[in-house]
Amino acid sequence: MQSTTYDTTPEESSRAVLVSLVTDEVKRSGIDPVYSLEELVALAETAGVEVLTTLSQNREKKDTRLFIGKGKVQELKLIADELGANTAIFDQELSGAQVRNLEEELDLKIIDRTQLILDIFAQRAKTREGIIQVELAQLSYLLPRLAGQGRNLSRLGGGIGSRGPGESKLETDRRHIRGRIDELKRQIAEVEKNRVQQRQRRQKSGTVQVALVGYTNAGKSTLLRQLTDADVYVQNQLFATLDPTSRTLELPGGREIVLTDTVGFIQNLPHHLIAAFRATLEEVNQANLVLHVVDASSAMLNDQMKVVNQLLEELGAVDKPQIQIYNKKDLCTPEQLQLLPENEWNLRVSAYDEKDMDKLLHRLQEELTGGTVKYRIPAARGDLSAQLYKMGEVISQDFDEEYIVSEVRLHKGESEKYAYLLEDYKV
Ligand SMILES: Nc1nc2c(ncn2[C@@H]2O[C@H](COP(=O)(O)OP(=O)(O)OP(=O)(O)O)[C@@H](O)[C@H]2O)c(=O)[nH]1
Ligand SMILES: [Mg+2]
Repeated sequence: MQSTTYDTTPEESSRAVLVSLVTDEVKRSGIDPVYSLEELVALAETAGVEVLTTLSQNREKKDTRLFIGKGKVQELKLIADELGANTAIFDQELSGAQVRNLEEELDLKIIDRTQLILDIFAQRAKTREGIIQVELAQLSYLLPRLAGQGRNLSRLGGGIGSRGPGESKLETDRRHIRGRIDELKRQIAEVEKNRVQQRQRRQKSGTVQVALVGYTNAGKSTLLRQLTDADVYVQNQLFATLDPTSRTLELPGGREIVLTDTVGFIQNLPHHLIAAFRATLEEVNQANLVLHVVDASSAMLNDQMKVVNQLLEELGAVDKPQIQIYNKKDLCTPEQLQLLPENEWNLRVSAYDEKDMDKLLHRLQEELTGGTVKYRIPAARGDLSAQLYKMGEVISQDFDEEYIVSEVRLHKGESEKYAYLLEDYKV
């Protein structure tokens, strides 16, 4: 496979000032800018950047040319000089022209939040699928910004000097990137085909799938590890997990289900990334049950839950049965704990507490296993057969003239949603 590296990586020795612009638009968006900036610090550190200080500006709207106000640019320049910074990282997305203008004014490498997240993803991608998806997201982000660009994009294609490439070089680069984007999309389509086949196989065999979703660093991988002894990467850092990992989990009653760990969510997740990762995130749509893992000790718990639910909505997975797992309860203050609901759809746990894991397993058992029912459905009614698979595990199928007789082990909850459609076909 031909592979090209597009090095937009903050260098090992990046020493950065982090900058946030709070416009009226940001205020209206409901994103807490202070928290967002804190998160940017964590993101930068995850990417290996040394964060020197942060700076923010309140302004009605962004400056078209420089993003932040002219006076603020001067202030940033002074601070950067004083602290010996070589990079400025902005908490919002910049246009290509803004990057160029800021680089010229400041003589610093300019990076925005999107680029930083893409960069972390690029560091993390391990599987072929992950690597393709990240590269596609990076190129889709770069392409419109590729116009006599500044320093941090100038190493595109490798070996170019420290200024932007000449115009003819630029055209070649553009064409090259477009070609590469097409190629990556083709590869992703292929991967998607494989996933669909895998999915169909799982559906046929009636495998029940449970997806762990949640904000980054909530403890999804830890839960997978604690529940299945899976050897997965657990780190106190953002986006430790990139590729979905599935493991078999045996419920207390002996039934086996598949538990899948997914990439963490974050506010302002770059649009290109969501688009590129759609095939991976589709896994969530296939789940019979979603476990929404929440870091209960976070002060931003409600905002984080909102972000996750919005993304689930975008993926079309918001109607799935969902159990909230309030994790890290050991780190909560008594006041925090008191505010957390506890009932069948909301569990307070600590991933490291065996009793809590037992409680979770029993809850899964209760949710995912019901009685068995037989249905006799006309063979021509593929639509009704499809409903069967949503209702539970199809454990046997026999043909009876023009009919298919299926025995289904119902999933509690799910089955209730569809039962009325099939009421007339019960045997
Ligand atoms: N104290 C405490 N720490 C926990 C608990 N669960 C997870 N952690 C820690 O939280 C950090 C993040 O855990 P991960 O399992 O990597 O989180 P994740 O949700 O998979 O994160 P991403 O893959 O980055 O999205 C690790 O340092 C864990 O050890 C818990 O119940 N209590
Ligand atoms: Mg993880």
